[in-house]
Order: sequence, then structure tokens, then C-alpha cells
Amino acid sequence: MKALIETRNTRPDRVFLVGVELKSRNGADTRDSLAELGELAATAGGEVVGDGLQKIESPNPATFIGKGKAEEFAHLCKRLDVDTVIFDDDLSPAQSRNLEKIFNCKILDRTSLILDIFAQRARTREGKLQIELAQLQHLLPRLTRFWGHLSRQQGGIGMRGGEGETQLETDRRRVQDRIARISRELELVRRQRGIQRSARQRNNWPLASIVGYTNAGKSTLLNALTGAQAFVKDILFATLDPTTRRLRLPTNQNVLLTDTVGFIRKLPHGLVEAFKATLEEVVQADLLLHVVDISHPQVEEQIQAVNAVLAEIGAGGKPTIMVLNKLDRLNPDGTGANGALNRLQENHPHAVAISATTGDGIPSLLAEIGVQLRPKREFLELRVPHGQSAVIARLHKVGQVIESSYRGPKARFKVRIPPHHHDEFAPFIVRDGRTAS
Ligand SMILES: Nc1nc2c(ncn2[C@@H]2O[C@H](COP(=O)(O)OP(=O)(O)OP(=O)(O)O)[C@@H](O)[C@H]2O)c(=O)[nH]1
Ligand SMILES: [Mg+2]
Repeated sequence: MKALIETRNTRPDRVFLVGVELKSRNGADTRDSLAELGELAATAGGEVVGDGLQKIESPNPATFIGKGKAEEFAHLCKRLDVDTVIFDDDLSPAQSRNLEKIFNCKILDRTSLILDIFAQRARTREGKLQIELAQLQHLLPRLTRFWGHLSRQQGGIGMRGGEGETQLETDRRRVQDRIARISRELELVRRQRGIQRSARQRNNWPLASIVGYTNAGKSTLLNALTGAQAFVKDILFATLDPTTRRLRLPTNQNVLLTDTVGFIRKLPHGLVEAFKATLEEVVQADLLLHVVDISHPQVEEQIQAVNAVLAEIGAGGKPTIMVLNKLDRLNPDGTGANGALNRLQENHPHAVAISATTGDGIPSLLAEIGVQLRPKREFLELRVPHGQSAVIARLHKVGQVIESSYRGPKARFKVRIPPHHHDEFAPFIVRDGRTAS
């Protein structure tokens, strides 16, 4: 992996984290969220040297935290030789500017940090364009002398991606022009992707999308199921661009399986917007595999965060298999992680517990995918002479008889049968119509 920090003088950004406990939140949530912010900062290449929390009724419009508290933290940061202070919540442009004056160093919020990580990870043209667009839109109103200063000097957290560094020094008008140009280029790239997608869909293979919280093991699962070589790493947002592979089920059904970007709490809205085209794979899917890390202490919060993003992109309520991953990390009797396994299995009747690394549970998962994507059945109306009792028996064996009548010269049936039995009954068919099973 390339160097996380683009400093010429090699020292990583020294980072201080700030969280607030609003009246509406509980303390544990704030702590968890701050711990996750620390992981994000480390993923971006920073070194977390301290953090601070404040309980407040509501955010201060000028400084987000209280002014006195900001001064206290600023003092501490000076002692700790901090380069960057990262707030766990989004700051308004005015708050960033005011805080920058108090702290006298670079101020970031959670969104800019996530954008920075995404900028490092984007590989495809589309991914890079999407990120640059989101960054320009988010960072533009927040440009201050520290940004300009840092961008000329060394980049650093929050400053990567596209042509951001030179861009940030140009005037607003040129930035606006660039936004317009990126939007046009994105439109082209997307049209191309739309063409590729419709080519794939001509195969008529069902689409399944792997979704889940970042670091849950989505790419590991894609690799385990399809032998793909997707990038796997114990960091947040290892995957950004979608990868699609064919999965052949033991029933010989083919499925197109896509692994895509992970979700996180407080995922910036602008980013969801920017990634809507990439997430189109998820919206189009016939089936979602929602991968969760059952060994993670905040597994239920993570599930909720994923469901919220799914709803936001218009993919809520799709047929979903809950894939309870990292089973190998629990105790041998399945306990650990506060009994999450039992609870989730009770709440999600189609949940399958697996370990994507050991392969445990994969056969059950394949079977469940097969059940969820069972081939469309054909609806047929048949007339069978009464003498053909073998045919009638066979019909009951392979098909689902919806209606039958034995009056008249021939017995009449309305049935649903799997398509591959169609030919067997061809001589008796009086009406042929496809319907979903
Ligand atoms: N012990 C254990 N570790 C796992 C399992 N599945 C994945 N991991 C590890 O979890 C980490 C994240 O795995 P990834 O497959 O990159 O996770 P992801 O969901 O694709 O993550 P992002 O792309 O970053 O959102 C890696 O270190 C994996 O080796 C599992 O079943 N058991
Ligand atoms: Mg991944």
C-alpha cells in the first residue's frame, strides 16, 4: 500500500480527537463513535496522541464545543504538539474557522476525514471523480489559511485526492468550473457503466450484492465464494470500487455477486449522494447478503447504520440474508460478543452463521442463496387423459398443483413447475405463462 501520509519530512500528522456527548446521546455511544474516529484517523495515516470529550446541551453555533473548553483543549494540543484536531461531528464552515483560530492548527471533521480516506482508496476513474466532487463540495466553503499553507507544503490528512492540492489554491470560480467539468465527465463514465451493466443482465442471471459495515468481512466473503482476489485488509474502507464475479451455486444456478464499499455510522450524506451510481449495484440487486461481524461489540448499532444507508439509497426492504461472519472469533460454544449470535439468529430467521476465513458455514450460505434465488417457476395449464396416471403422478411429484379437476374426458391441472421439466409435459400443455414462484 502506498504511504498514507504524503509528507516529505516523514512525520505522520499528530492528531487530537474531540467528541461531544449531546443530551440526546448516551455516553457509551459517544465513546464508541470516538474510538471509531480514532481508527479512521489511523487509517488515514495519522497518529492519535490524545482525545477529549465534552457534555453539552446543544452545539455552540460559533465553536461547536464551549469556548472555554475549546481553549482548554487548545492548550493541551499545544503541549502535545498536535498538527490536526478532528471533531467527531460535522462542523459548519464558521465553526471550523473559529476553531482554527483558537487551536491555531488544522481542524477537520468526521466527514472530511472519511473523504480523505476515500480519496486514498479510489482506483477507478469513476471512484476518483466521485470523491473529488464530494471533496470539492464539502471542503470548498471551509478553505482557510491552514489548508492553503498545508497544501503547498506537504498535503497531509484531508488534502489528498484528484487535483485537490493545486485546486484548493485557485479561486472559487475555477473550482466551480472544475465541479462542472467533473460532473460532465462522471456522466460519461456512468453511461458507459450502464451499457456494461445491461450487457451483463442480458444473461438474465440474478444479481446479489454483498453489503455491510466497513471491515465486516465482505471482500473476504466474495473471495471465499468465488475465488476472487479482492483486496482484504484489517482497516476501514479497504474496498471502494465494486467488484463483480460469477458465483455458481451447487444447484448449477449462476449468480452475479458484487462486493462494494462498506458503510459506517454518520456516513456523510454528500458521500452517499456521490456514490449513488456505484451503489446502483445494490439498488438493482435481487438479493442482499448483509455481512455482519458478530465478534464486534457494537454489532447491533452497525446493523442499524447499514439499514439506514440502505433505506437512504432506496434499497431498503429487499430480500436479505443476514450473514453472521467471524464465527471463529466467538467461543467454541458460540458465546461471546454479549450473546449477539443467539439474539441475531432469533431476530433474523434466515440468518446464516459463517466464518469467511475458515469456510465454516459456507455450504449453508450457498444453500440459502439458492433458496432465495430459486429459479422462476412456470405457470402451466394442462389436460391429461385419465389413462396417463404416470404423468399425473409425476406432475404432483415435480410441480406444485394449484388446481385440479377430474371431470370431463381429460383431467385438468393448473400447476407451477421448474422450467427444466417443461418439455416432459409439452404434449399436455394448453396454456403456458411464466410467473414468479
Ligand atoms: N477471524 C476472522 N477474521 C475475518 C473473517 N472475515 C474477515 N476477516 C478479517 O476482517 C478484516 C476485514 O476483512 P475485509 O474482507 O477486508 O472486510 P470488508 O467488509 O471488505 O471491509 P471494507 O472493504 O474495508 O469495508 C480482515 O482482516 C479479514 O481478514 C472471519 O470470518 N474471521
Ligand atoms: Mg472490502
